Amino acid sequence: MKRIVTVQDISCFGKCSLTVALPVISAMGIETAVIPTAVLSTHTGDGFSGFTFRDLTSDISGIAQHWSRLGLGFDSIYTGYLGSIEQLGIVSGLFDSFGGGDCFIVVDPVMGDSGKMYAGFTDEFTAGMRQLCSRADYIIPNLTEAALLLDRPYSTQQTEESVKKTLRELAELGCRTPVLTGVCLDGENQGAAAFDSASGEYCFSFRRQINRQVHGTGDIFASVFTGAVTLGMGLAQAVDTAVGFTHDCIEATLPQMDRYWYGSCFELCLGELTALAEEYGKNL
Ligand code: PXL
Repeated sequence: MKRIVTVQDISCFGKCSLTVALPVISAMGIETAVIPTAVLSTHTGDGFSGFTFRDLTSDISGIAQHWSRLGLGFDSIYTGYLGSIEQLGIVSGLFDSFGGGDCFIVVDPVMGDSGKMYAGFTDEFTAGMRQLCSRADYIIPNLTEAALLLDRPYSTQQTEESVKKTLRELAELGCRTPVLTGVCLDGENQGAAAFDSASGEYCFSFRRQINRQVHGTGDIFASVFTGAVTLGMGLAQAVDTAVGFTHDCIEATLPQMDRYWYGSCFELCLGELTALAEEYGKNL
């Protein structure tokens, strides 16, 4: 079995970050170790004012040191929502301790969505995140995060050429393969695009656009994508798997949006991932 360590917060209620990454990656038949960066009562999105937030920055180094003494190793390291600027440096230290060799690094630079930064993030954090991205094999920004990383205004205007240019500029931050989510070229289909700067390969994947914002879908996408590349899928297949699954989760949520306004009904789709990962394994 493959083994991922994922570093992100646990929002105790709200279906994002670790409460998504754990079930999603596990459903793909991959062992999932975690380093929680913070404990929140809920996520910080609309509708959940007054959330609690416990910063776990000071716990991370001790966990890593114990694991080093145990000689633990991972096939990939996947970071998501980080709770403090100090954590960016500590996570970079995790890359030194556990990265390298065959272990690759995925950074989801979680900072905002729909043109707005999430509560608590600052320009200083963005500068630190840019540095962390330079150490990654894959980064997975949405349009908002890409604009922040590239220090330019948020825009939803896109053409195939402008998306390719954004991907090249993201690669210039120092990561090999940027994957951009929220890509929509025709007003009808939405998905993601990626650029392997080592081979020069671009890929795009789309499904029919569903015009509803569902919280936590970035975490679903990043978890599936990380699982897929950890299983050994090529870039285009991994992007398409993540786009397809994220689309299906949003579709499954639509009939129940009144009750599940705070996150997706991804649980209803997990069987799809298990079947897909099993099928992929059989054909290896
Ligand atoms: O889905 C990203 C995310 C992760 N963790 C926390 C969040 C969010 C988005 O709002 O608030 C705590």
